[in-house]
Parts: sequence; C-alpha cells; structure tokens
Amino acid sequence: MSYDTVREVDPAIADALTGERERQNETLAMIASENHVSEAVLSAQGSELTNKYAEGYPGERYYAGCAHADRVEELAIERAKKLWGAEHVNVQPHSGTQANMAVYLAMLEPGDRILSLELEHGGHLSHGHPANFTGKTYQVEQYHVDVETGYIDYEGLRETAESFQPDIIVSGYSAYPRDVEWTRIQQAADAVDAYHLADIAHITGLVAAGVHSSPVGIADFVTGSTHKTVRAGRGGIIMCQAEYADDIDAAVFPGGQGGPLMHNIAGKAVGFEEALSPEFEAYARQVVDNAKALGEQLQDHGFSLVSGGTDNHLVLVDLRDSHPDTTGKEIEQALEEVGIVLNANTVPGETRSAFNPSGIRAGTPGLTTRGFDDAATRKVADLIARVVDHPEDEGTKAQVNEAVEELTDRFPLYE
Ligand code: DSN
Repeated sequence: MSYDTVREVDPAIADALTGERERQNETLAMIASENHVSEAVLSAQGSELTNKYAEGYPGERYYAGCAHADRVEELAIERAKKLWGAEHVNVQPHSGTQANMAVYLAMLEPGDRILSLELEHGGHLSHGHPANFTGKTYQVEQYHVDVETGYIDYEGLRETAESFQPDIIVSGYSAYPRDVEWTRIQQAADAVDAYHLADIAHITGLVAAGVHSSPVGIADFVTGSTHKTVRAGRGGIIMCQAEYADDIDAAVFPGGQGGPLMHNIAGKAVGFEEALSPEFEAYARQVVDNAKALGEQLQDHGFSLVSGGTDNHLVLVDLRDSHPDTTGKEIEQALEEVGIVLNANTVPGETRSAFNPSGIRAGTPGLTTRGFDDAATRKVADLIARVVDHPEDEGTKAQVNEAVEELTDRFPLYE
C-alpha cells in the first residue's frame, strides 16, 4: 500500500505511516496481543466503507444505501459462525473492551457483582479494574492464580464464587500462558447461578483453529478481539447462545455504540475468510510450537517461566529468580533498542509496581506470521537472553541488533 496520496495532502502523517511500516518491517513484534494482518485486510479496512453510516443490523438499518454494508456484515457473521461454531455472533464491537461492555450492559445492573481474575495475575482492565468503568459501575471480587504453580486456582475461584455470589464470572486472560478449564469455571458459575463470560481476546485465532480448547457452547458469552491471533484487523466480536441474541445486539447498538465501523467489519470478514483456510490452522499450530520453543530456549538460558512453560501463544518470564536486580521495564527498553519489541508485565506475586514490574511477556503470533519456525524462534530467545544478561552493554546490543536485521531480512513482512 502506497501513502503517496496521503503525502500530497499531509507529509507529516505520510512520514509517520511509512515510518511505522518500516518499524514493523525492521523489528520483531513480540507483544503477545499484536500481529500483522494481510494486505487484503489492510485494503478492506482502508476502503470507502469508512464513509458509510449503517446503524442497526443487516436488513434493519436506520439509513439508506446499506446494501453493500449489509452484505459485508452478513458475510462476517456467517464466517465467524463457521470459525467458532457459535449460535449467534455480533461483529460490531469496536474492540474487545466494547464487546465486554455490551455483555455487562445486557446482563447486569449497576451495582451487580463481577468475579474475575486479578489484573496482576493476567486479567484485563475491562474485567473490573478500579480505574475502568467496570470497577466504577459494578462490585468486583477477584480470583487468582496459584503463585507457586502459576495455574488458575480453580478451587479458590469456586470458593470465592460461593462466598461472593457473583452475577457473572469472567474467564479468559491477557497474560496467562496455559489452557483454560472452561467447564470447571462454568460449573462454578452454575453452582451460584451466575453468567459466565469467556473473554478469548488473546486466543481467538487459536480457538478458531482448534489448537486451544474452546469455551463456545460452554460459557454463556464469548467475547474476543479480531486483530490478535486471528489477524482480521482491529475490532471486537461477541458470540452467544441464540437465547441472548436480542439482548446482546441491543446492548451493542443502540446500548453502547452508534454507527458500526463498517470498514473494520469488512476487514474482519476478509480476515475470517483467511482463517477458514487450512493454512490458517497450520499457522496457529506453529504459533503454539514457536511459543513452546521460545520458552524452552529461555529456560535453557536459566530464565524462570510463570507456570513453567506455555500451552498457547505467549510466555511470561519472571526475572526475579535469574536476574533479581533487573526490572521488566529496563529489559523492555533495552530490547526495543535492538529491535525486539515486547512488553514489561506483572507476574503473580509481583513485588514491584505495575509500571516497572518484574516480568516480561513475549508472544509468537507476529513472528509466526513472518514465517518463523522453531529454530528461528530459538535464535530470538538466544538474542533476548544476551540482552537481558547485558542490558547496558552497547557492544552486545549492536551485535544483537545486527542479528535481528538478518532475521527481519530473512523473514520479510510488508513490501
Ligand atoms: N492491550 C492488550 C494486551 O496487550 O493484552 C489487551 O487489551
């Protein structure tokens, strides 16, 4: 995609856009929630549908001229139903957080009770954090991972559900490296007559490809984002049983949003079509294989992984055992200097702060989109280890930066 037409009008923005493309081409995107969409998804998202208002749903719009918008949204829904096996799908949420908001709006009253995983243990802001609307609108209690094992404390969750009597239990996480026992959480919800929302934002693509267990058909509501492992561009999605369809649709529009972002919905439709291919299943499998390879190689270098490994697309490194004086933020910054982009992250039992925590989170969806296999991913682990061992050594960082350049040249991204 050329930015020549942008440049004619706005050179500053054209510079930023080309700069961002170069940054993505020349660095390794290892933020676990990021990925690279295809040129087809980029093109659909940059289409004339950005001009169109289409409040309502296909066949029932509040404005004229929606024939093509209807077709796009119908196809996105049809493909999503095939991908995840859902009874009802709403593709209009602008993001994963908006998708969660719609579920709360549909099923809860202000002051109702949410039981969710603590943010520091891998939860998400929109699951009830005090700084988020959820923490301000609802009563929130949290469950935890077992700090020793790094796995969800399912028994603790069940006990807290019994004492707190939540209206909804939220599962699905943003920094949890293990498969989730959806049925066990559903049983805890059933025992207290609570709804169960499974937020699969991070693993949407892994679930679609069948390489991670699915909560669809178990939890009452499944939300996700469409730009992470499923590579369908920015946005959110809600899946639910047919009995909740009208409530969910009304909570998205007019409840929480106005006009749908039809250009993004076109991107979702294209990305979902790509995800229905056998190549996508192979991609998702490789994402998990690469995460395992990354984790094993880091362990060989002496690093501690929360839960001792991974079942999905990410690893969470607790630096306190191997590098007690080094913080996640220092490593995030040192790695960015050499072209490896990941994020500092809290770890269970965090002893520092959320802004300067003790861990780093690293994901493989972006590398795998570029074509990285196990061996290439292990090389990246070697490079990370060198920088973590010597974060202030300019010579080491220059050598690692050269090695990163070789890898980005070998696995090119956008032309
Ligand atoms: N910001 C995303 C993440 O990195 O996990 C979640 O919204």
